[in-house]
Amino acid sequence: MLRFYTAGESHGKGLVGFLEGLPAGLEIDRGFIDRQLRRRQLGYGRGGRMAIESDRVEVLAGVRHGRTLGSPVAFLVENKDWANWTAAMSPDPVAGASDDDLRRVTRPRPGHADLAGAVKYQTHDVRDVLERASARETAARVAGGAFCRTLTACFGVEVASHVLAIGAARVATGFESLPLAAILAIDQDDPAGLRVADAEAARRMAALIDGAGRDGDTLGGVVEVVAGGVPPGLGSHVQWDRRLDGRIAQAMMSIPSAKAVEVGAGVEGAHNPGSLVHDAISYDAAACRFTRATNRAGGVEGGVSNGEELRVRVHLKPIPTLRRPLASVDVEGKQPFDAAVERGDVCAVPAAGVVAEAMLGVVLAEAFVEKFGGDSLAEMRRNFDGYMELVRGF
Ligand code: EPS
Repeated sequence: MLRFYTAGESHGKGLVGFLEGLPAGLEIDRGFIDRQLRRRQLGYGRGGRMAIESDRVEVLAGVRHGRTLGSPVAFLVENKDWANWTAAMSPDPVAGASDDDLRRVTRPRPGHADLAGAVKYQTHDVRDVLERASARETAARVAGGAFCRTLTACFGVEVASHVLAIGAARVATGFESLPLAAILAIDQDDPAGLRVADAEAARRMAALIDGAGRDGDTLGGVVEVVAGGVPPGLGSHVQWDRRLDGRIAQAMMSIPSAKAVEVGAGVEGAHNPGSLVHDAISYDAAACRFTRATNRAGGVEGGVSNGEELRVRVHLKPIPTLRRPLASVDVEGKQPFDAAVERGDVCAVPAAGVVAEAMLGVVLAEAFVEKFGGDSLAEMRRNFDGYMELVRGF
């Protein structure tokens, strides 16, 4: 069983991650993890915080001489901004500090966890909630996801994402559902890039982001995350909580701002007859595998991976941190006020794509550990190879 948890507040000392269940003997490339962290910081429309941070992973436990030990992996991603928040985020009481020193927030932002969290956790200082609800936490997910992706890469799985829409601007139909190779061909590390294959749509998206920025507004969008090289047989139809698509959907919905998740052509499929939705089956005798000319199922049928590319779309609402705030109510005096203005991004859709890659990495690694088990990578590889032989001989 693989378990992955994070801890950390946006302006605390740092974010930590905890991963248990990775097999021993897995080679860890810190450069790969740091590259994913850097990619999460990129993208047109990001805010001032990204200029402060240069996220890097520090491994605290579970890795020795570049290889996992099979013991829990713990890691840290420091918050450089912590230096500016030592009083406001001090774990110890701060004597004689004013509300301003402590950066108290009492006017919740609509759309954020602020109000629901403050009521639930019974605090009138909304900062107690917003610090953990901030999307800063996704840096730890990306690092943890990179460990997981390192495991599944040993078995030939590759994950990538691209942006399909930002606000009302959407890529042309030919740029949707791109094969993995075409997604990887998009500059994945372009500092100001949107990771959009359709250059004309990218220009319209950038213009929309500029406009929203000028108006003190924010924009959401749609990302598609794809995994290639996924073996058939991950997940199971036999119990509701073992269905792979259900597990992927849960992981994707947990991404801040995610409001809908689509597997394959799920949304379009709801409006078409079955004959135009399901992917006819054929057999490639030379490759000893079943094939499909189309992949509208998105690589999962009956909750089980079918060997085709896994395709998942995540629909993201606009970030709730608005420079031109919406109406709110002060949680102390109950008087109407404008919502608090926190620094934020105009658009973080490309970054959400990197987070979606990480979350898909976590779910796939979980499914691999479950199906192929083993305390060492060698044992897991033996189990995997044995299973793949059965699949080929089926
Ligand atoms: C983010 C860090 C945050 C925000 C943003 C995402 O840092 P700060 O609050 O210091 O600017 O920029 O999060 C939100 C706007 C939000 O609403 O969650 C990050 O590292 O991704």
